[in-house]
Amino acid sequence: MKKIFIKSSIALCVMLALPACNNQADSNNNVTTKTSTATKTQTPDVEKFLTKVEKELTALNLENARAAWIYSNFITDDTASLAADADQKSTEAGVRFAMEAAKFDNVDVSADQRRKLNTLKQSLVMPAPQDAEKSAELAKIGSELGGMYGKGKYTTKAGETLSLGDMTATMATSRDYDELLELWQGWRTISPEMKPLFARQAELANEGAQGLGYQDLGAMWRSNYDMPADEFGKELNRLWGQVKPLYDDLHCYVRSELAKTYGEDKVPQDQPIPAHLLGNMWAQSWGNIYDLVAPDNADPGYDVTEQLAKHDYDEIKMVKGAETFFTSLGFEPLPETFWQRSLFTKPADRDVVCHASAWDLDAKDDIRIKMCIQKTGEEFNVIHHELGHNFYQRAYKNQPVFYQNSANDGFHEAIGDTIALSVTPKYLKEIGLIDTIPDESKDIGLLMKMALEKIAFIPFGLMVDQWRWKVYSGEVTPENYNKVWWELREKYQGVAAPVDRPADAFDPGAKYHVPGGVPYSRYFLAHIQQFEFHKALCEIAGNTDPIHRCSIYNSKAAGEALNTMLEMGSSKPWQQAYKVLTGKEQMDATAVLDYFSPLQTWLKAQNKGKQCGF
Ligand code: X8Z
Ligand code: ZN
Repeated sequence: MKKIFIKSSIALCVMLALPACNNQADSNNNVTTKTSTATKTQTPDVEKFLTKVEKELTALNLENARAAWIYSNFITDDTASLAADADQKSTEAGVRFAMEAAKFDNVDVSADQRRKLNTLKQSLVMPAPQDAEKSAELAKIGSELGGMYGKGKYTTKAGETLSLGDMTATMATSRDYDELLELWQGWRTISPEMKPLFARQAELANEGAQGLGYQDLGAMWRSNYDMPADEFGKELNRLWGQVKPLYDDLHCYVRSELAKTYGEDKVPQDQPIPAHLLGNMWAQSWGNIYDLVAPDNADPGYDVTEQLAKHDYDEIKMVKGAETFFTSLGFEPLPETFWQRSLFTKPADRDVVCHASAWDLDAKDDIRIKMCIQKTGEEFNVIHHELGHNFYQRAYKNQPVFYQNSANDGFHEAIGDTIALSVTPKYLKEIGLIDTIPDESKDIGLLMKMALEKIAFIPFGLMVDQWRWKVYSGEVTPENYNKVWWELREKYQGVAAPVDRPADAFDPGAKYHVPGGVPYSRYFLAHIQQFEFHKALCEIAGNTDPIHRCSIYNSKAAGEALNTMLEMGSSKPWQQAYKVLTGKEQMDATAVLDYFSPLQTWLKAQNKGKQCGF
C-alpha cells in the first residue's frame, strides 16, 4: 500500500514505497530535456539531498504503512487518529521534499538524478497545503472517509443488517428486480454524509497541488505518465475510441437479453441499462450475469465458483493456488510472514476495510494482502490481481526507494490480471479443477464471460476520473456532483440510475476509490495493457492456441521476461519498460480487439435489426 507519498494513509489498493502514483517527467520537467551533458558541472548538493531523502523516506514509509495497516484492520476512533497522524507526518515530509526538489529545477543534474527529483515532485496523491492546521485537517478527512466506507452497512426493510460483502453476493446472484433495487439504493445510503468531507478534501488537496506548481490536483495526477499532462488525457480518449465499437456491440446485446428476463418495460431498448441489473454494485463488471446472456450451445460447461466448492477450496487454498501460478513461472514462493500477517477472511468481531489490497510494508520481504475473500471464481481472479501487486513489489525491492513503484500505475494493476488471463480451461484442468476442456465450439461462451468482465469495465475505468478531474478543476461544484456523475455514467457506460436520486445523494462516495482517494485511470490503462502483456508472454511461451486459450502456466521463459520488466520498477520512463515486454512504446488496444474478434463478429450477427445505442 502506499507508504510515504501515497495519499492519505488510509485506503489505497497497493501500498508502495513511493505512492502508486509516482512521477515521471512532466511537461515542464521532461527528463530528456533536463539531462546534463558531460560538459556540464555536477552540483554536489543534489546527491547529498537525495541520500538524505532516501533515508528519511524509508523510515517514514515503514511507520506510515504500519499505522495504515492497523487502522484498516481494526477501524476505531483511536486507530483512525493514529493513522491520520502518521499520514500527516508523511504528507508534510512529501511536500517538503517536493519543494526542496524543485530548487534543483535549473541545476544541471544527471538524468537519473532528474528522474528521482521529478518523482519527489509528483508523487503525492493528496498533497497538503503548507500549513500545519490544513495538513492535519486533510489527513483527518482522509482517515474519516476511509473509515466511513469501511464501516458501511445497510439494514434492509426486513431488518437484516448487511455488509457490502453480503450485498455484493446477492447483487451477483439475485434476479429479483426489487430485491436488487433495494440493495443498490441501500448501499448508497452510506455516502451522503461523505459529501462535505470530500468537497473539503478537494479544496485542500487542490491548494496543496497549486502550492507545488500544478493547476489543480487532476493536472497533478495526469502528470505522472512520462508525457505532458494534456497528452495523457488525449491518450485515454484515443484508447477508448479503439474499444468503444466493441463495447457498443456488447451493450446492445446485453440490453436485449436483459429485457428477456426483466421485460422491456424495465429495460427499455432505447435507454441506458438500469445500473442495478448487471450483477455488480457499481455495474462496473458484468461477469455475474453471464447465465442471463450466455450464447446458446456455447456454454463452456463449468462454473469456477462451483468447481472451487466441489474441490473443497477454502480461502487459503485459493491464495495458494494463485501463488502456484507465479512460482510455476519461476518466481520465489511468498515468504512465511505473508501467510502469518495477511488478512484473508472478514473478521466477525470488528470493522475492517474489506476492499482488497496488497501491501509492502518494509520494501524488503514484508508483503501482505488484505481481503475478505469470498469463495467465488470472481474472487479467485481478484486474488491473482493482488498477488500480482505483491510479486511486482518484491521484484523491484532492490531499486532505490524512489523507483520502488511500477513503471506507471496501470502496470501495477495489470500484472495480476495478466496472469489471470492465463486461467484458461486448459490450466484449470491441469490443476484438477475441471475434468474436461471444452472444445472450440464453446469459444463464444468463454469469450462472452471474459468480455462481460473486461470490456464492460473499460468505460467505467475511464469515467471515474473524468468526473474527479472535473471536480478538481472546479468545473463541477458540490451542487452538481451527483448529477454530473450520472451524466458521465450514461455517456460512457450507457447505464442509468434505476430511480431518481435523492437531493443529498453522493453516489461517487459509494465507490471505494472515491472516499479512498485512489486515482482510477490506472484500471482503465491496466485493462488495455494486460491484453498486450498476455499476447507478448504467450508468444514468448511458444503458445500455438488461439490467444484466449493461451496459458503461460509453467513457462519459465515468460516468467523471466515478465520479471525483467517488473524489476525495473519505475527507474525508467514507462515506455521503456513497456518495450521490454511488448516491443512497443505506445499503448494500443489492438490486442484487446484481436482477443475478442470472434465474439465481436458473433455480437454483430446477433444485433442485426436491433436498436442499439443509448
Ligand atoms: O480496486 C481494485 C483492486 C485493488 S487495486 C481489487 N480494482 C478496481 C475495483 O475494484 O474497482 C480491480 C479492478 C478495478
Ligand atoms: Zn490493484
